[in-house]
This record gives sequence, C-alpha cells and structure tokens, in this order.
Amino acid sequence: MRAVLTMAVLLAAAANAQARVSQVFPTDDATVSSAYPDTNWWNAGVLLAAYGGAGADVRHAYLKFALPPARPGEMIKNASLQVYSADPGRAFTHWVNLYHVGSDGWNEFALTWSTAPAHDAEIIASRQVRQSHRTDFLIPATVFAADSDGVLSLALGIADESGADKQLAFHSEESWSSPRLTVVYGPYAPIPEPETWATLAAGLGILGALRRRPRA
Ligand SMILES: [Ca+2]
Ligand SMILES: [Ca+2]
Repeated sequence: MRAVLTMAVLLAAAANAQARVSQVFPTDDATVSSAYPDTNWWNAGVLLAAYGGAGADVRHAYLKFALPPARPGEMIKNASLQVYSADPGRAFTHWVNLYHVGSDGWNEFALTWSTAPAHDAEIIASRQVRQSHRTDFLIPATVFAADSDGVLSLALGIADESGADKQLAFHSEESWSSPRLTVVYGPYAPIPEPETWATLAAGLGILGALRRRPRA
C-alpha cells in the first residue's frame, strides 16, 4: 500500500515538474527511390514520400538527428518531428507514416535505396499531411528508451504504398524551412512495465474505495 501511494505521489510530481525543450535540425536528410536505387539526392531542396509512376516507384525520406544529451536526473519525455510540406501547386492530402530506423550508420552523401538501412516495421505515428502545411509527428518516450545512443534516425513514407500515384514533398535541411525535432526533457522516471500499471490501477481503486467508505 505504501509503495502504491509513493508511486502515485512520484507520478504526480513528475507530471508537474518543469519540462525543458530543445530544438534540433537534421545532421543528414535525403530521399531514396526504388526506381533509382543507386541515385543520391543529399542536397535536394525537398524530401519525398511517394508511391507510383512507372515501376511502382517507392520513395522514402530519411532524417538523422544528433540529440542534445539529457542533464543528470533527466530523460527524454517525448519529441515531435515537424515537417513543412512543399509543392503548393498540388492541392491534395495523403497519410504519411513515420518509422524508426535502427541503424545510424548512414550519411546523406552516400544514402541511396541500395545502401539505406531498413526502417522498423512498427509505425511511430501516422498523420494526414496537407500540402503547404506544417505537420507534427509525436515520438513517445518508448522510442528513446529503446534507442538511447543519442542519435535518432527516422524514415517517412506514404502510408498506402499501393494503387494510384501519391506524392508529398517536404522542405529538406538544405531548404528554407528545414524539418526539426522538438525534444522534451523531464525528470528521470522509469517507464513502468504493464504489470506495474496494473498494480498502480488496483492500488488507486483501493484508495477510491477507502475514500468512499463512510466515516465511523
Ligand atoms: Ca540533405
Ligand atoms: Ca540511434
């Protein structure tokens, strides 16, 4: 019981504590294309997430960020990737998926479809992107708990890579409206395992029952 109370107090304290925010720009970004597997576009002004055309070309945008280290007692609570879509002449929207990339062993000067590390299968976030708008993809703490080497590689792709042609263009780091990552730091608190949450929920249930019990 005391452990449950302590945890509830700690969680409340963590939620109220001051967060610190840091904004970073990509160290590397480039598009890869299945139809042009050996072509590199490191300095293109746009990043593409696309599907279609002759040969059912798949294009993914890769981005890499060097994360400012957490201060003692801190951890990354979450982050959001902001991208700014280009191509104002194309008035359409598409769903775009954000993926984590496990390997950071790539750089924009050499990145091609053939050399690109695979992205994870799990989707971090999926957002409907409109042309000429900013889109924010939220990246939860679990991503940073699993990838704690201080470098974050990400990939963006069209959610539905089938059927009709789809393309979205985003400003790249070489453009005037670079993608950016807003990283939120807060007091260190381990991410509870599911069974811990179950214990906490049961404990809060007991507290609620005690509170409702009429006084003698
Ligand atoms: Ca680039
Ligand atoms: Ca990494």
